[in-house]
Amino acid sequence: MNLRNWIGGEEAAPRSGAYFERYNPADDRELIARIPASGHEDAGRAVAAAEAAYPAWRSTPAPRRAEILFRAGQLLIERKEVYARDMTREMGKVLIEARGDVQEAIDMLFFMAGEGRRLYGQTTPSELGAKMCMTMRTPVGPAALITPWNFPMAIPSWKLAPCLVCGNTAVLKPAEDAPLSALNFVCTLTDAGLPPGVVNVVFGRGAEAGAALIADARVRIVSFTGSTRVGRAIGQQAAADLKHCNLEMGGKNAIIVLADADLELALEGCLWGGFGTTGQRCTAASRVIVEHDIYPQFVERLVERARSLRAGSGLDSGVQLGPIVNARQLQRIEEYVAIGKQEGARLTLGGARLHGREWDRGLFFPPTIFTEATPDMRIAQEEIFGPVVTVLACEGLEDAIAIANRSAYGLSAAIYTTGVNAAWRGLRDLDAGIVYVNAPTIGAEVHLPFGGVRASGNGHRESGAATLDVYSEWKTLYVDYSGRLQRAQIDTAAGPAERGSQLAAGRGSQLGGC
Ligand code: UN1
Repeated sequence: MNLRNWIGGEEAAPRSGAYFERYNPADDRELIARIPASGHEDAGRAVAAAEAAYPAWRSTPAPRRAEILFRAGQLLIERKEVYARDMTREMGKVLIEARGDVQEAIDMLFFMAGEGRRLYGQTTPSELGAKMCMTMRTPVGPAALITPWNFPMAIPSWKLAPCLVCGNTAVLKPAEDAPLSALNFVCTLTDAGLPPGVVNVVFGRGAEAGAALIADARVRIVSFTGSTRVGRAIGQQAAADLKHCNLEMGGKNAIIVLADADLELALEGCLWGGFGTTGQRCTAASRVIVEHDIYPQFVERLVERARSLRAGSGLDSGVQLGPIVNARQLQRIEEYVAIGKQEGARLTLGGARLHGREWDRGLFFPPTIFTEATPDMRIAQEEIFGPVVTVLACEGLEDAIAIANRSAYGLSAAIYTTGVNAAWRGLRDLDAGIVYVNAPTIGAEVHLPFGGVRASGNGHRESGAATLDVYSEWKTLYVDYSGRLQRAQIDTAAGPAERGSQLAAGRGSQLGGC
């Protein structure tokens, strides 16, 4: 199947006529799609369509815009199963997780549909009489949204839903490894009544289609989820053009397990956080920091449980680990396993690509655990993006928090403890955008802010009402109904400060009279 770009409400072949192929990562005999290798011209046409649709969309009342999102959410409920299967086939995640991914998009559509009747501003008193002060959100302009393959419908929804409810138009450039889910999502918005040109889709590689979108002066908002390396370059380019720019990047997320924790609960959390989505989440728990006293028995149980997880096709209901997304990524994981061994960590489980009848047609890697590692090793510092967990030992709460924070990244963190004080200390001191108590590092919900500190983000948030700041400008409104010129800071009615100075002046003259 040859996919097409979606520009101005119509399918469009890439100008180059070139396509590349995407195969099922669980079975290389299945061609998923031929994807347009779009370039500069295609990106330019899509931005032109978004720009042309912008005036009418921005002047559509926000509650009307929101109704389209709501209808899209309803349609997505009906289509959930079909779209989840497409997702598993194209990027590998197991079917229950693919359903969760579609559900996250449904949740986001409904949440942002509600925002259409809020988009709250502020009213606040004026320092002057007969004057009113307010703020309101206004749209920014066409947006370029660049999304990854690991949450191929949820993350486009995190960006598109707030972008649209705020009155902006968009060009979406989805990841090469998961084109169907993005298209399915945009198709649902179109079927819900989104006017042509409000959302456009350009397929292609980041370095070509993506870079052309970022460089386009007509684009006023950039939102990117992906690696810190690429995000940094995008941020620099967007800054030169003074675009709004939201960057969601890597993580090296830690779960702390204290000796007083419910160890069975902590085990389940480490397995789900470390190996869910085959470790291919930016919030994956790739470090587990275990209190010294329980280290040996916890590691033993973790290894035993991880060994029982089955890798295979995500469509098979007995499977917990789907394939690795592509060969390049598999190679990267293998390289990190070699690095870990070289650094002197102990490879306690896994570590080599799976071979055998069930696995030979796909890209499968088993749950992999390094123990006896130290916090500064590369396997404890760098994002691997695969089913590789590094277990570190700590002396207690303070030490655990220090180790967790010793990272360039700060996306999510978790602490398992039954101690109320330790839990609150963790919440206060773990330096991350998201902190969990007695739950793993994954599992964010759409109505709360999502994002990280330091190398994980650039100070903005996705999700929740917080993300509206990426997709709108504040406009400040002053209405003076006094009928005369009132000068701020100068014509203030006698307030405490002024009375104070009058008093001082009075005292001065009295003194002078003495
Ligand atoms: C990601 O980690 O790449 O919090 C996104 C979660 C999901 C989203 C994760 N709701 O795990």
